[in-house]
Amino acid sequence: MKLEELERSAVDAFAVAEDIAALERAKAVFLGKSGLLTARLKGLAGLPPEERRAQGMVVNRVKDQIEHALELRREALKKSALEAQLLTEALDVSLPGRGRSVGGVHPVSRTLDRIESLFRTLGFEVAEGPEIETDFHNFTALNTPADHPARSMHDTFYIQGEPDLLLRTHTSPIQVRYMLAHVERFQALISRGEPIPDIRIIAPGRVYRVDSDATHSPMFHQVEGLWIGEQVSFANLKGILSDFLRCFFEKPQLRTRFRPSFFPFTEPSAEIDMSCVFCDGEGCRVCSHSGWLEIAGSGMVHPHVLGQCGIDAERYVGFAFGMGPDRLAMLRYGVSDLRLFFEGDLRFLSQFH
Ligand code: 2NM
Repeated sequence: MKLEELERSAVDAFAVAEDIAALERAKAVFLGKSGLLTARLKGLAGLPPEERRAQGMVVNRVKDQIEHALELRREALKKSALEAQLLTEALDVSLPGRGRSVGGVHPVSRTLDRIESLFRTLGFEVAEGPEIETDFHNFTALNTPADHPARSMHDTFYIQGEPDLLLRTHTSPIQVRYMLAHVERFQALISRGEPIPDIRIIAPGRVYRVDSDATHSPMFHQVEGLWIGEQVSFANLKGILSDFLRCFFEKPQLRTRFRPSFFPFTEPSAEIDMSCVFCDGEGCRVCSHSGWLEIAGSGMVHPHVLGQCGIDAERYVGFAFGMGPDRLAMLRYGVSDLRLFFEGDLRFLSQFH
């Protein structure tokens, strides 16, 4: 084949290639390792020097021409491929941008923040403590004897190989620790027979119990409160809790009722009910048509508890209460399944931003 014919057949082959892959195959036929033109270039080596120079110039010019034709065809194919793509693919200009998604505070954390800030306005300090507790701080100091059912493996998570350690089942051990530290801090006053300052704290945090269904999670939250002083009465408990609930639910007309109950760490003890925040006490599905919702437990701190914490039970009295912020969050946001708070499903959680 003459060089001109070679050039022509290369240009023709490129012209009929319908896509990039076909073009690359055509290129291989002429310019590949064993391509037709490559063979001509190799053939130059066997020629005498003069002839090699002259023939080399011709072959190389043809090679340039073929490469140029290849490049033109490649560009043309790319352009038509893009045009075809633009014709077939729709561009949705209404699609939202892929921005950075913004996090938010968990609804239970927001509820805890709200509870803490309301109690701060009532003069309460926010106290904290460890989630892994000793048997003494979680049970013994709280007048819960060794044979009490709450201590059974059934209800309490114990640390393997450490019979004295457990996951706290309530936040009361925070208050035990606070009372012990308070007594130590004011030891000088105590030894002189002078009064010590009141203790007025709330103890929020995670607690753990062997329990799991639609209304119980093995991890849940508690906020407990404690006010100890020389003049603290059950009337103060009623006032503080009623004011708190009215503020928390933003319902000045909300009513409370205290029903006799039992806790090992308080005497007397009471369950606190509030008028239903959905029907204002009229009766609805949420309150089982009773008009009331159970919201907290409470009572006057048992003298045995004060004694275990080094506080003179002849001189000091106080009240304590405990409630579930998870339940408060459910009522405030109208959520009917507790587990939704702890599953981490963003379709649920992002509704609270
Ligand atoms: C409750 C109900 C009643 C309570 C008692 C104490 C402490 F440490 F002072 F003894 N803290 N919290 C208490 C009392 C908790 O929760 C339902």
